[in-house]
Amino acid sequence: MNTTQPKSPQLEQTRLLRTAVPGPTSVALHAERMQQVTTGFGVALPVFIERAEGGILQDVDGNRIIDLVSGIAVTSVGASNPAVQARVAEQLSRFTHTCFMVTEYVGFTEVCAWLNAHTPGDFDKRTALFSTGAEAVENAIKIARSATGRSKVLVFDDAYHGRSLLTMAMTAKENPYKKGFGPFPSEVYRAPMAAPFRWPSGAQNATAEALAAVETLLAERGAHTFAAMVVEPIQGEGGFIVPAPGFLQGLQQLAARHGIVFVVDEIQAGMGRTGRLFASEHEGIVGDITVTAKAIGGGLPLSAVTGRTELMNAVHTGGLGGTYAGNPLACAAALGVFEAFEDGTLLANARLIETTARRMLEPLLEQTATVADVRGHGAMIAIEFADRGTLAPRADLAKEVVARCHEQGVLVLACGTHGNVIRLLPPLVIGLDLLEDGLGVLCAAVAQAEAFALSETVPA
Ligand code: PLZ
Repeated sequence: MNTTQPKSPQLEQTRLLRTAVPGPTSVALHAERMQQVTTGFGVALPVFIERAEGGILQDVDGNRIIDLVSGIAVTSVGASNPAVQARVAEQLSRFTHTCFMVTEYVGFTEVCAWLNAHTPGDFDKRTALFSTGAEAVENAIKIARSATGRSKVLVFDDAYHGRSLLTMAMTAKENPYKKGFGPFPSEVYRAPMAAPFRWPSGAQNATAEALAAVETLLAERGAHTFAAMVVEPIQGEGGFIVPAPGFLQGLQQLAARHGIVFVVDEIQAGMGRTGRLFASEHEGIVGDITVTAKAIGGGLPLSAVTGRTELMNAVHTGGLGGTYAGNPLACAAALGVFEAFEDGTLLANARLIETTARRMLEPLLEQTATVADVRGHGAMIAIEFADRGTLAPRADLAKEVVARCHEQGVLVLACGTHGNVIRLLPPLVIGLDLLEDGLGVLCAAVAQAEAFALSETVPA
């Protein structure tokens, strides 16, 4: 099916403020939501979206908001990608569901075939499909345990792997993810992440010292009792931490030496986000198992576990599954996503987004007192707020900047263990003019928030 004929955007690709953000219609809808929906769900910007395309989210008050989030790294090919829409519509017209464990459909096999062919690793692979990222991570652990006969799981500081019970245990941050939700599954151990910006003895020592700490942990706990080591090639929720060079390679070698399954969680950083199909490629690492989700489904819920055939097939038949695992509509969407990535334009866009973001954000390192780091790859870029010298995290500034961006119609999100990082995850189809407009608002908001914070602390 050829669905890539260019379609001119229907939604004008400019920022527009018709009302305050949120506007009156959103305010009313949010009040109704509070009457109906559990308060267990938070919301970053209480604005109701009517349409989304390219780099624009249009709300119910007619505001056009610049999207620098992509629904948390999901709509990388755009929220109205024609290839995704065409394939989902075609599938929708035939059937919505059979349950792959009951009767089969080819979309499931085709998605697995694409992932087997494109996932890093020059070895024979098999894939299992699920719906959410957490579900895929859990299944990677099930597979690793089944294949090795071992139980322990090694994870890292600042990690995020999900909100289910096992993945909560693997996630580092207590609040909001774990607070009050324990007890958690046992057998999860945490080692230091070689985080260059905050490594106590300096970035240049991060790789060697963090790897030494991992070796110590493995020696103390018994390396031969670990089924899996799970790592994000670039940490997402934890603060867009790019591990120090060589750390990931070192982990892969340690895992191999001790017969531990090396699991790479590409859920946030994968599928073209960083300018390569897989973020693993930047450091030349290869997971025995690679986990993907988010952007592979183009907005429909789809996740995948792809790995060495001997691991993936070690599980007894019937041991893996789920009613909605690899739903036909989600598989159709994924095939549209793969098609959208075929000609390389989106990967090039991700690299252009990085160049533009760095050009506009790196001067903040000189011009401001609190933007202390600019980091990331491709369209996964963040700025960290911290005091010069002490590096004391400044979550207050990140929060203030986010609020000012939202008021101006630019959607950004904070992240990080200390909540002091602002992350940018624009759709890869965003126009550069729109991106520059959004980044300009962000830069101005940083200056304003700093001035505001100073005026608050200096006595009159
Ligand atoms: N692994 C690396 O980034 C999801 C979480 C949003 P699910 N990240 C966004 C929130 O607050 O719930 C994520 C991730 C990495 C696993 C997951 C989990 O993916 O699809 O949210 O289950």
